[in-house]
Amino acid sequence: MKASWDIFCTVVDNFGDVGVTLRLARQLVAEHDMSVRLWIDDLTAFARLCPGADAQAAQQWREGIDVRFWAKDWQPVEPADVVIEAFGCHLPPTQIDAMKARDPKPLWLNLDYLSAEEWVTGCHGLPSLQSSGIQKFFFFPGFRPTTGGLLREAGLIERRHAFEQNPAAQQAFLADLGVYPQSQARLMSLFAYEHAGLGSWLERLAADAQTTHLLVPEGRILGDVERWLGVEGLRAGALQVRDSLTIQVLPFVRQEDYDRLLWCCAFNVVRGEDSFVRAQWAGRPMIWHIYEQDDDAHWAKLDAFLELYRAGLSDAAGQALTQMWRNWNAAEDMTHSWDALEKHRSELANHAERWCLERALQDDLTTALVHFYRNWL
Ligand code: TRH
Repeated sequence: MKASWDIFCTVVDNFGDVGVTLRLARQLVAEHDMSVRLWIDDLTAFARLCPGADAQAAQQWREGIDVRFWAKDWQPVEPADVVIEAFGCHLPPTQIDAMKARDPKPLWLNLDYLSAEEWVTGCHGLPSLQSSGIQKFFFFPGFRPTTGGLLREAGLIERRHAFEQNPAAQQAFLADLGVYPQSQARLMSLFAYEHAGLGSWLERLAADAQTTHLLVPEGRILGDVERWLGVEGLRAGALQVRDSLTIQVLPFVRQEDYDRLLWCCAFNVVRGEDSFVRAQWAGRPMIWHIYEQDDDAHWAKLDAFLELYRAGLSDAAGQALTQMWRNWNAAEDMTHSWDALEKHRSELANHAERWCLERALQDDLTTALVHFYRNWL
């Protein structure tokens, strides 16, 4: 049965809001044969994620998705069978009226932010009656079976494994980006927010006996990289060497290529929500630069994830990981925590793959949403 879906997305900042809703829309169309309208109130980030997209268009088709600009002066449209407001964005009141008037009523869902906190399992899937008289259900992504799961395209892990077993494909992919690492160099990627303590980490990498080739997509961290290097105006293509450390700035690539980039690296620094999940599907050790919240609520989220993620690690490796992630997120000096983490390199690598495979046993978020809708009917 081909159902219609409306996904509403307000861009708070950066790329995560669009990144997640675009991924969801794409999967609904490609894997579940749904028809999807994706409403975005700022198409700038969308155009970066979807090369060729028009940041000015009121309507455009992209990858089978009907992408609409969500204008402030909203004119109500016939609601779809399922209406998703992403991350608690507020639907226009006149659209809610249209949903109320529709027969049959649409399924109204709020897709929330990702969190490993325990309370999420108690709230996932709960309805709340709105003043409009329609129920709204709260759908929580998550890491436990009692949540909505994580976004994961069909066959993703198999594609990664095939790519890993194909050095020529990896080399060709990197060459397309202008990346030619020395044969012994450890590839790492760095996609993070501003970080006053970044220099202490780069210092360690530069002083290491092993060479590191650090790939840095253009973005917010570049200022800190420039400060440490003592240069200005770094752009995609820039290459700087300091002792054992080569730093290369990359262009922002499409989502599928960002996945491949993560798969090529032995270690990834990621941030926000979507790149954090992609690094987990990459099955590699990582650092999560969490999105900072005004009320410091991000610390509870970070600790909740670490508690889950540490299960199965030795105490020493778990402690080293926790210390490193906490230092990173507090923008502190990371000299000692990085050294401590390095002692557990292979354990962390095995663990990352195991974690990935375990999470992949659960239904992905899109499939869980489709099941939720079918059960609701
Ligand atoms: O960009 P982010 O920091 O996004 C968000 C937003 O700040 C949001 O408001 C906040 O709520 C959320 O974080 C927690 O980080 P995120 O979520 O990792 O999104 C980045 C997206 O960009 C992701 O879809 C991957 C994609 N990406 C590419 O497609 N190409 C690239 O080269 C890179 C580096 C990333």
